[in-house]
Amino acid sequence: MPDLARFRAKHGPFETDPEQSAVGQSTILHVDMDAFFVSVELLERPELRGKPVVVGGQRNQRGVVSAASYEARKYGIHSAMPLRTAGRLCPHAIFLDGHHSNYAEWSDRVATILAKFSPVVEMVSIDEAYLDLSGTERLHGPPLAAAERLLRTITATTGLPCSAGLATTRLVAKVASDQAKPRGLLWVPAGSEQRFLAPLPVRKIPGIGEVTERALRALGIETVEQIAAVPQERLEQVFGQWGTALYRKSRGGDSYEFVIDAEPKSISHNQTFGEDTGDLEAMTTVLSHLSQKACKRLREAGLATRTLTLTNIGLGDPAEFVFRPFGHGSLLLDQRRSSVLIARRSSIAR
Ligand code: DCP
Ligand code: MG
Repeated sequence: MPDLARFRAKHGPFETDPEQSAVGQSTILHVDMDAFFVSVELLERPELRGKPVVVGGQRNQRGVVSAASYEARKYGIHSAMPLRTAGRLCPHAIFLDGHHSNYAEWSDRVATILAKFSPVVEMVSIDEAYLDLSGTERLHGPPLAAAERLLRTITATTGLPCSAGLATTRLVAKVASDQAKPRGLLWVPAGSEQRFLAPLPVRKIPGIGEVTERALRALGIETVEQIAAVPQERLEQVFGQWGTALYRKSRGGDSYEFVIDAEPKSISHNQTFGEDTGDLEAMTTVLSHLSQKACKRLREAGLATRTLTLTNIGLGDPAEFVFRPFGHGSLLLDQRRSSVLIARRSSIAR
């Protein structure tokens, strides 16, 4: 994993004046790997290319789909769907177990390539990142050309397909990369953000989930354009502070400005379980593995820490366990995703 500079999100006013936004440049690039876990598995099984492939476990297991190939998606299969449902939707789909340490390694390789294109890279998940390409023109050429070369470099170097969106804001760049998938690059020129977002269903906007979608539908709103047509006061009346954000998002703005922050805030490692487990011994083994990985990165970065944090994100009702090997701290496990955060910025020491 290279030393990555990071964006720090900071609230700031969003400029809605179209003339202002037209002078801005599209330099924010959002890169997201296509069907990431599937693509990594296919590196070792090229004969499965073009077939409906599901990663996450076997068709008769109790777990959920981690990733589905684009061919499998044609049958309605998607991430987080029960494996058994996926098996019913596409009986001839190929089901593969996940190999999480492989995905983390490939993610690091992609991050290394990204870092060659900009000093400002934020990996926001295992397979996606934001880059600020402003100021890189002398080295890499205009942002669009650099973005195209970056995608080609990733695919040529790793064999993994990816997509990207280039825009003036993180929000529009992310929506653009999603629209570009698979294997696409979409550029939204400065000044055309609102036109680009207008026809899209509201769910395409990051942050709008099922609940907001339902509330908007109750108001007769289904597209981004229809949100943008509602006065800010009305949105705030219905949604409170979230209404202010919706007003801004529907115009392509996010409430972020970017401040380069070259120091890592934390170093962590995580793993998603293929299926539920209540086996404390198995979980202890996974946590030991995760902490070894995270500590290795800590050592590589020449850092030490006093604080360890264990987090767990899951779908079901959590059960609580005390995780003794670390002496203190409790571990909430719903048995699906477990992650170990080894160091917080405040406790990192050089
Ligand atoms: N993932 C997971 N469980 C989920 C969602 C995702 O385990 N509910 C894992 C598997 C994905 C990876 O994270 O491959 C990246 O997630 P994405 O949302 O980017 O999905 P994909 O990369 O699979 O597909 P896309 O081409 O739509 O980005
Ligand atoms: Mg992806």
